[in-house]
Amino acid sequence: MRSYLSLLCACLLNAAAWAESTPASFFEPPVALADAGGTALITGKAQGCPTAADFNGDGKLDLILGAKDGMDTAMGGIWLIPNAGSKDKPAFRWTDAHRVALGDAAVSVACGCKSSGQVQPVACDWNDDGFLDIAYSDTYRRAYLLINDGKNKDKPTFTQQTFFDMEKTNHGMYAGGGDWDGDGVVDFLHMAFAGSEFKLFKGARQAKGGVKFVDGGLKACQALSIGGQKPRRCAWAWDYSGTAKQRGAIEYVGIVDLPSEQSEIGFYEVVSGQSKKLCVLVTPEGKTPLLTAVDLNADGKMDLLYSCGLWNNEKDKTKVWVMYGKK
Ligand SMILES: [Ca+2]
Ligand SMILES: [Ca+2]
Ligand SMILES: [Ca+2]
Repeated sequence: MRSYLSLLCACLLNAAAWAESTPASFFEPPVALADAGGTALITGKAQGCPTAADFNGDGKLDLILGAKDGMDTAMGGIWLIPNAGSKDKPAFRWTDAHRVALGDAAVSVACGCKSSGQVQPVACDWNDDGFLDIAYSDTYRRAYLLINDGKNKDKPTFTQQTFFDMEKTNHGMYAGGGDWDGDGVVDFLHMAFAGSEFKLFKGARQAKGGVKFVDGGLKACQALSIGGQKPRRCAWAWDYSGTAKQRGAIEYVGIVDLPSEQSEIGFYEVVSGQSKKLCVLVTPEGKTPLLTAVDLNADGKMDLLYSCGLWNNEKDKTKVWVMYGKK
């Protein structure tokens, strides 16, 4: 009897160890971004895509949200929301949001289509001046760069230039990112035609600590040869487990849409050019989730930041969640 019990205990411990090693255990369960009092951040904008960077230079990561004015328009913009909490406990209030402007005029993004167009931003420092710049896809034809003119830290204004032009129009010209080549620096991933192509604009660290992606248009990017199971949008690579690099694997997260009109955020791994979904991390409560990976609470562990528009089927609202990294 005793040996049976000890065998059973050993089996249970092994099962626990296996469960603990699955990618779902790399992250805390999702929590909604909120203000310091715990009220969830709910924007009045549709289909937002969140990312984070310290745009005002106070050492705390701030929220950057690409979004549309509403579901009945194909026009979008980018909003900056300063971190009103602390470095390790970020807090955000939509009343603090500042719409990114080119001089006196708000950045207005034509994203092709009312229902499927989005604005997907990624932070960088293109000109290495220590001020936040933004690369974004209009998810239709072009990716742009917003270069911070450095005149106002809290409410920055920008000049705009084309990052690259896909030359073809398609409602699935999505952006992804993270570290695809294992050098520890984030890259820009162009996921043309809803993820049928993964094209890499490699990131390089700038002298002041920011990142610049490879310049020179579509000619300068590197097509990644990856077969197998792949997500349609928001593929973000990182060594989430801390073992990917030594195993010669690429770990990444990404989104696929389900027949139910819901979507799932999955954890994927590429080995020898073949991508495989290892598990579903979360099935978000809203529709059309968008995601980036960023260390929001600055603890050295990569976090997943995702949003949903049309949550509870309400239009023109975005709610943002974070899954804090545990690895
Ligand atoms: Ca900040
Ligand atoms: Ca800059
Ligand atoms: Ca973190």
